[in-house]
Amino acid sequence: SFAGVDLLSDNISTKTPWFPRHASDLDNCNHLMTKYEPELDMNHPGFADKEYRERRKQIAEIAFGYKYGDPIPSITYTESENATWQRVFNTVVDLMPKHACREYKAAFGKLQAADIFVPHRIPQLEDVSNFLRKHTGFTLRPAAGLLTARDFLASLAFRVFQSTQYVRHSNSPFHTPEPDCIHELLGHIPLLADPSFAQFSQEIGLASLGASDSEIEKLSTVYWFTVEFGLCKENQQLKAYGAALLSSIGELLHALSDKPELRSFEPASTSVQPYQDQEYQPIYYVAESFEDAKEKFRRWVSTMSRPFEVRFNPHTERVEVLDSV
Ligand code: NLE
Ligand code: FE2
Repeated sequence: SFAGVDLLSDNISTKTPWFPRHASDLDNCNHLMTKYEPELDMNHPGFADKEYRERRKQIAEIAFGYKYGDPIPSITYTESENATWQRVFNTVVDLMPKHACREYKAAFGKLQAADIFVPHRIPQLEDVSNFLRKHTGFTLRPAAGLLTARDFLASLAFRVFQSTQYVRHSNSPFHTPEPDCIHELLGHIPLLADPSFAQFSQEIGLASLGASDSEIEKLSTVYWFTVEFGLCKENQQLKAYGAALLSSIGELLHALSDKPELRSFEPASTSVQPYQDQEYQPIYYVAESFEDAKEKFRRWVSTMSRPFEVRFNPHTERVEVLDSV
């Protein structure tokens, strides 16, 4: 039971890291990780491509200028960008019937019926955001690149998904280590339209608010092995639900081959498993179902050290802090 909700003067210890209380506070949650950027990484396919780097900068400006409540500016994608999308889109359409989980396929069909997912053009984030809002209340914000785990996870607490808007380099359509809009759209969007999965995503976000650095690390590792690279069971068969698998044909086929090691999803051990983010994963975690993953996740989160609980109020788009008694 809880003592009550005190929005202004909650006794949160001064050691608690700052966290957003209202969806508009996400304007301050846009810190980037500069790990794998075309400017800095010699292995990036865009490193020697000046035109590509210019384009990335131009698109990143939109995210830097974005404020809560703005419509997401649309982008006129070039013919070559649309062609890259089309190559990936067509392979996903071919492989999905056999390898994607049922929730993904159902939402994908709805996105096609709404004329948002079509082969010849990259969907606009604003249209996708409006689609998601109708299904699960999730919305999108444009992000300039890979965000820090703390900022990225915090947005999920508000059912906001921070999405990149630039396109991967045309030389590497079937796998790129960094997120791009093809990954967001073909990987993340369908499942964010699924109510059970949307709930799971938000719960990871809520658990991250005010968490310590080491807990953020664990939560982002759980996110990595579920939302990004998760496999699940369906009628005794293995299916993919992880966004980074569904947006990368190369890794999808690797994950479902006999090469990697498969383990059952158990938050306590999954959350401390080191991972690498440049190549295909050597280990994947298998969930019994979204409901089962959520149950296990809840039980594990309740063992975390944060001395208060939070609850999202969708009417005000505010996170309320509840002092445990
Ligand atoms: N490897 C993924 C892809 O090629 O679509 C992107 C991963 C982003 C974490
Ligand atoms: Fe992702």
